[in-house]
Amino acid sequence: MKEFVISEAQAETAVLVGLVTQTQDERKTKEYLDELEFLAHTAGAVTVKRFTQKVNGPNSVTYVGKGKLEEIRAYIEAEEEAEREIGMVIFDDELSAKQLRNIEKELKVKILDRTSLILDIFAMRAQTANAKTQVELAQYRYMLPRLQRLWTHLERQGGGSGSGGGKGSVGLRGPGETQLEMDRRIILNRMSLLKQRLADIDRQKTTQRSNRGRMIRVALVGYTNVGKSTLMNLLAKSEVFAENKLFATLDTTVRKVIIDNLPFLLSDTVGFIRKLPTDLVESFKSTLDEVREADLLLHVVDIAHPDFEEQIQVVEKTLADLGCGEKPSMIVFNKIDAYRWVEKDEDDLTPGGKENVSLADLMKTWMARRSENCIFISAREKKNIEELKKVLYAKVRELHVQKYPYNDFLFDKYEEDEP
Ligand SMILES: Nc1nc2c(ncn2[C@@H]2O[C@H](COP(=O)(O)OP(=O)(O)OP(=O)(O)O)[C@@H](O)[C@H]2O)c(=O)[nH]1
Ligand SMILES: [Mg+2]
Repeated sequence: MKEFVISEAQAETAVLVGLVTQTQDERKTKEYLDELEFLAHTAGAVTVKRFTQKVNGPNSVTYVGKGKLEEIRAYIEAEEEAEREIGMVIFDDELSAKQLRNIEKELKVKILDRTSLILDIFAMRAQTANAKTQVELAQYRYMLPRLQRLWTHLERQGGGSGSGGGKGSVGLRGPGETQLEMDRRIILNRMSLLKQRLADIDRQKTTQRSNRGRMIRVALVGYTNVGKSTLMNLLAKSEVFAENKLFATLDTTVRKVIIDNLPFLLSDTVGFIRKLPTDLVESFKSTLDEVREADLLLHVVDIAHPDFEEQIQVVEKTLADLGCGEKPSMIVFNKIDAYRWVEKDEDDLTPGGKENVSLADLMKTWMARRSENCIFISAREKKNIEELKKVLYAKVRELHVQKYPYNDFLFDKYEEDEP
């Protein structure tokens, strides 16, 4: 069982497949595939080719149309002929058991979808017992409805060439021949054991949290790779792992931060991403409890990312799903140092796109929309950090006074400054 969480992170080659539909135009599909490529890169795969197809919606049998699937197969065969093995084909949406089965039959290489790829990265990143348990459970949740596929497939292989467990055998990590003996019930038992274990961890964590004393809790939330951990390190002078890959953080870390005379707790959490299935989010419940129990959310946004507005929406939607939509929050626009824009010629009368907006104009728009609830910084270049601390101080103080009205010893210094 254990091998499920072991990742296969080698430099394999990957082919990406996405759809252009009525609700997802070409530009959007490109952005999705860029992100999928970044995910693949994070998992250790090199993308060598992309296929897209214009359709009304995904084909229920093969995701893409039959012709397109043949085109992909021809490409894989040609590459193999030229001794450039294709390691996997990654689809941008979650595939059903039926789609997986049919696609695998046709392409005969490892097939992944966005969900199983994200799960793979999570498996790679999981450090603590809690995170590992959550990932394993999420992997079984993904596998269970797709078990049928494994059976059919293995049956066919058993009667055929006898190569067994070949490269087309599994979409997820790990399961080898022993899969044959693994029956739904064993998986279900294992799942309930994992759930039990998580419930125990949850109880411990709840006790830990309740022992933290009378301090306001602030949680850093946001899309993956926006700079949450970098900001955490800066504010808490800690050393949380940060890097330019997706889902660098999987486990929540909590640090005590003191601004002037005001201590509060700051937590760094797992990043969100588009098309993340809700039950996967649910698997990370205990990680996300930190967000649920926070008094203030700092929503960190990468303003230098071309898609940051959609990322804001994804994060807000996920927060709403978690029941945190109404929490006090503040947007921290990060990476202002990396913001790029193209100035339009004065005689260019075509309407400007979002690439023509200067940082100053963008700031004006958002300040107008959110009033004092947003701030612009660079965590890496340490720009505007003093300003952020000031705003944070005011907000945390306000919340602290509301929540602990009799606990006023913290504000000696502040009171002195009052006229
Ligand atoms: N240019 C620039 N890069 C930054 C800034 N802040 C963070 N980064 C970079 O952005 C990348 C991601 O930073 P992290 O702090 O790991 O981001 P995160 O939000 O914690 O990401 P996950 O944990 O993966 O969700 C790193 O390469 C950082 O060095 C900034 O202000 N400007
Ligand atoms: Mg992080």
